[in-house]
Amino acid sequence: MNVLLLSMPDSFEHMPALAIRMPNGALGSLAGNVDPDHRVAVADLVLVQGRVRETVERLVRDMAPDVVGLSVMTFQRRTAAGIMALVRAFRPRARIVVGGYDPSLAPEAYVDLAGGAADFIVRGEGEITFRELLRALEGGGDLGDIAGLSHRSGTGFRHNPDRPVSGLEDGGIRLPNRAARVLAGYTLVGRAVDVVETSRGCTFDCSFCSIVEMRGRNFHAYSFDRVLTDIRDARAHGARSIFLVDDNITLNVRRFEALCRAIIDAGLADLEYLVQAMTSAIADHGETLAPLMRRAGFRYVFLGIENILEDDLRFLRASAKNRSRENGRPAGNATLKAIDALHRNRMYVVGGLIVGNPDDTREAIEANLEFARRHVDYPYIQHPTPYPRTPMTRDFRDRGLIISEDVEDYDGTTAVVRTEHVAAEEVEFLRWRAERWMKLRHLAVAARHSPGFVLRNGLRMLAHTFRGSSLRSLLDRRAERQAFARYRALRRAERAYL
Ligand code: B12
Ligand code: SF4
Repeated sequence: MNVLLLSMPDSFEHMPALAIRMPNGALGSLAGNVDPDHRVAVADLVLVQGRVRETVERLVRDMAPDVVGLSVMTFQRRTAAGIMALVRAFRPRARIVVGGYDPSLAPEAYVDLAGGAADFIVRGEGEITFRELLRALEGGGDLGDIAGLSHRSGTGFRHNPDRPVSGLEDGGIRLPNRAARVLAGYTLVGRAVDVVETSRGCTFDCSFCSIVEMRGRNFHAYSFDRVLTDIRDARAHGARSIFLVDDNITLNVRRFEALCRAIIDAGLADLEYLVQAMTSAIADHGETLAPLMRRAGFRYVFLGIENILEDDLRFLRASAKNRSRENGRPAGNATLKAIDALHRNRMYVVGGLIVGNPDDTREAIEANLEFARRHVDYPYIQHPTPYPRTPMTRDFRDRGLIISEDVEDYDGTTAVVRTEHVAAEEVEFLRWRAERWMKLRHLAVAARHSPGFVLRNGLRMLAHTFRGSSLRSLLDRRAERQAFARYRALRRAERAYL
């Protein structure tokens, strides 16, 4: 069968497509795990943000797919609807399968989306379910036997039982198929970038995170042999930067240290690595872990700081993962210690913070912004976002604090909840006003990292960061409100990809 796999073009504030365009890890993995007789194409539509309609039409015409699969996050749901409608119009007989976080956690939203265009939902991990679905479609097997699949029944979906999460240790999930990608242009500020997984899952239960509902609290890891082969394959396909997309690679610090050594021993430390990490793991093991990370090529570390105030951390259920320990005893917040360990080893900190929690006052939000200004290299500040089925969503709903049910706005930098003390728009204004200047400061680092790219694109990067602003608004605080309104209008317009 001909299979076309698409990821959505939508990007968000901190990942402007001008500078950052990464492959979707799910689609490569799905492509690597279908039976070999299928012809699979993977198209990451973030590579063609300005030409989504033409690209989808061309791919559907040229490939004549029997099955089209879409990977969808919550804030991309409207775009997914448009793409499904387009596929239906051009290729009515293609079966449409949706998967990823949004369809898995909000399958009810897909019953009528785009006139009920989705034929199947793959819930949770997709490799085996999708492989079995293709077999059933080709050979006429029983759809009811496929765990993790939802299929049409009457006016809705029939949900088969969940599929247990894969133990990655048994080699049951094969390597991704990067050769299936049919669009080019992946970049991380001018360097070709790829994604690699070394593990899946997390045993924490932060209230804002979709992981727990998606797969439960567990942790499974691939063998180092497989990880190294995967990195080599990414390099062979041109990558110079690798983003390790593990949910929480720092859950097992000894393993992470061993992985750094394995990367060094395999001669793969000439690549540049990015990773997400917990502050507690870096703080408590920084003396050994951070130098190893640096030697292995790690350059940017996304730290899940979440918030610097204890009350907020409690609300986010993120206290434990941000607590440092000494001699087995709690020893305060781990954040500064973690940042220091990374800085001493010449790594940059992307600071993940969440501002606008239910009891936040203006002062609480300002305190976090000031912290980011002083301590992090690149800000990744978000607002709490009520993604389907997260515990946080229930809290916000119970307290009547959700101000928008329009999931298109659920991109993390649009404030869709208010606090008990501050209006949503004001929370967003405070973040927007502060963050632009932090990003400007990091442009100098970006210029050292990729001088050619910044020379060619620096002005456009600046224009994106400061879109909506004018000279007057930069000098006159009263004009800032109008600039903020212009920024929001521009961002809304950017979201119309079709
Ligand atoms: C890597 C990552 C990113 C990268 C994306 C790189 C890329 N191009 O893929 C970056 C840093 C850019 C990013 C940004 C954002 N991300 Co992000 N990201 C992740 C992360 C860490 C891992 C995702 C991954 O690659 N996993 C590995 C693959 C193999 O697994 P998978 O994606 O789950 O796919 C499997 C199944 O879902 C399923 N599947 C998926 N798609 C499909 C499609 C079909 C057809 C089928 C059959 C099956 C299927 O099968 C796959 C294989 O088993 C997750 C989880 C986490 N711990 O935080 C968040 C996560 C996906 N991100 C999330 C969000 C919200 C965002 C942002 C909006 C804001 C933010 N919080 O940072 C932005 C917006 C992205 C954008 N488009 O601009 C949320 C999604 C929540 C939701 N309900 O939609 C997650 C779950 C984190 C969270 N807060 O809970 N992200
Ligand atoms: S530690 Fe990270 S991956 Fe784990 S539940 Fe918290 S936010 Fe999610």
